[in-house]
Amino acid sequence: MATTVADYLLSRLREWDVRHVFAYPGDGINGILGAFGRADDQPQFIQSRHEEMSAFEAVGYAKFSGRVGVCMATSGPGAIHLLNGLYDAKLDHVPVVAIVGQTNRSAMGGSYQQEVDLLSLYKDVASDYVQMVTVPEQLPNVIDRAIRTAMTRHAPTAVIIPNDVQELEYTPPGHEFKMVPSSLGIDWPVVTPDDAAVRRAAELLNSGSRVAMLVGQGARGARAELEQVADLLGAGVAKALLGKDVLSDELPFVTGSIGLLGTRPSYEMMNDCDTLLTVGSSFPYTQFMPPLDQAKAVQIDIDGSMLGMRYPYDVNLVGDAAATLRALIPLLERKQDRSWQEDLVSKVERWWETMDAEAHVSTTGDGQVNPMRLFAELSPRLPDHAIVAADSGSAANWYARQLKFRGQMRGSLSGNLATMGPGVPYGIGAKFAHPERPVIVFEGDGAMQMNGLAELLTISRFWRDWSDPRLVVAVLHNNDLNQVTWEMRAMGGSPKFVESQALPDMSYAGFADSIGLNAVTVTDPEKIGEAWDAALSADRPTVLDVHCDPNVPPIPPHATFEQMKDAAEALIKGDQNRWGVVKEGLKTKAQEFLPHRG
Ligand SMILES: Cc1ncc(C[n+]2csc(CCOP(=O)(O)OP(=O)(O)O)c2C)c(N)n1
Repeated sequence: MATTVADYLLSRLREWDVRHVFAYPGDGINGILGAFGRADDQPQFIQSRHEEMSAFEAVGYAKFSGRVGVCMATSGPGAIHLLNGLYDAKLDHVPVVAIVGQTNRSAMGGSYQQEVDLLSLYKDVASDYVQMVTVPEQLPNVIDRAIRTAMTRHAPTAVIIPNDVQELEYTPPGHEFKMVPSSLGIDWPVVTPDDAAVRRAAELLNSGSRVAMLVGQGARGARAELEQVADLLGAGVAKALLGKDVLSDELPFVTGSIGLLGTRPSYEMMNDCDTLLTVGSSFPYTQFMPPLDQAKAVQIDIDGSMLGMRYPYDVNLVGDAAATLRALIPLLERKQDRSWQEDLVSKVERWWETMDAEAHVSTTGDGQVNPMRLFAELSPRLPDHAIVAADSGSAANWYARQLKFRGQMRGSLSGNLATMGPGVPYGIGAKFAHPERPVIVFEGDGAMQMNGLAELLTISRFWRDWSDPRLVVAVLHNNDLNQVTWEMRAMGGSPKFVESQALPDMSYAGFADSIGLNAVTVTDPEKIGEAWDAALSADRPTVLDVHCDPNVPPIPPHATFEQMKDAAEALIKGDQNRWGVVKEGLKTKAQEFLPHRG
């Protein structure tokens, strides 16, 4: 039998070493589905419950493997469903290729069933590269460029293949006019700025006396260099959310997360520094950076288009994080006065004590636990090679503040799109990227009801393929869309609007149990530790259904006790949970000011 366009597509993906395609079928990609059958499921077709989940799985796979993620969907509705996941890739700079079907060429322009103008629809999300394949000779170039562009620009790209084209006999481009041959592979340069620019950066950093560093996901792979630079400069290091796994939280000068979900030491360091060095981060919230006229600043980023914004930087260096820092290190003079760093170290030490105390505040909710304790109990139990994903919701706060990363741990969430729903599919993507590593997902009950529950079925289908079957989904069961409830209280000064915020109750453990997963319900704070132990030693994936007190506030790091008190007093009027909110809020905040143990 002749090789079809679809057969060739899969063989080209295999040549690119694509091992999984996160996908959902439909007749717009029937030709490709047939080819999967003929190719003995190589690459492996990973069926989700919803195309948005396929896209999230490809994003999670790419984030945790460092390789390109591939997702696939049918024409019309399938392609539309992929969109939110593809935007997640776009905003977090993740290489993902979407392959989608289209109606037959003969029907195009005829308002045909499921005909959607996909080139227009994908024009924004796949702005770096979106193409429709209309003749076989076009294929190798289009798929190769989609992959290469995704990897080069750290962005989603898309390939649209009409169904009838999928079934055509494949013929390669020839040595002729208007033919575009193509080739496989790519070798990357190590980009470093020129010597003069590095010298200017070094002079600036040497002249400062209170240096703050901000690192993001672009600094991954520069661990040793970052440590050395922080030591030379006597600096503290704050981490943007997507860079949480870039540097160990066990280093005493690492001030932890920054921003609304960040720590007080990061906040104070940025407020008090006179010099800023940003590496591989486009952290967007300028108000958490030093006041605009206060610090001299250097930025290092591999992408020149992301440089120089967010802060009035004095030196903007395009370069690979590790290589640029290596060029900088010989020019840096070790700060003799260590008092700035020493002060930060003692603030960090106290901060971790505060986090521990906040996690151990007992809540008033009967049969409910303080959600911070869920994270605090996991932190010391996390295996060194664990991968952690968190969903958007209150879990993101506790993920950012309570978990102490160390060793080879990896972690991520939807950093910039901050969409609900990627937790479970990120976890699945992580397991396909690293079947040998334990994976932990934190997800709110709202996100579980939105799509996480259905995606547990995907876990129940595939977990036996993973050499380490541990995938733990910890559900923050608070019957509330809690993060937004708190945002309304804190920012809008509005009481909880029950109609929009309350969720229908259900047993997440009951559902997990019914589909053959390990399931544990937690209602007692004293039982959280043993629940983690059970989940981390289980022979299959586990759902922890954790009944959490919705009145524990995600307090931003800069809130003063007085502000908290005022907010709480304002809430007394009209909030369904008013007494719990006031009590838990003040008790939690008080931990910063109370004397600590030890
Ligand atoms: C797709 C999408 N819809 C809505 C939102 C707004 N939003 C952010 S967090 C949140 C609440 C999440 O609730 P849940 O998953 O139950 O977690 P909780 O905050 O209660 O822990 C909402 C509605 C969003 N970020 N993404």
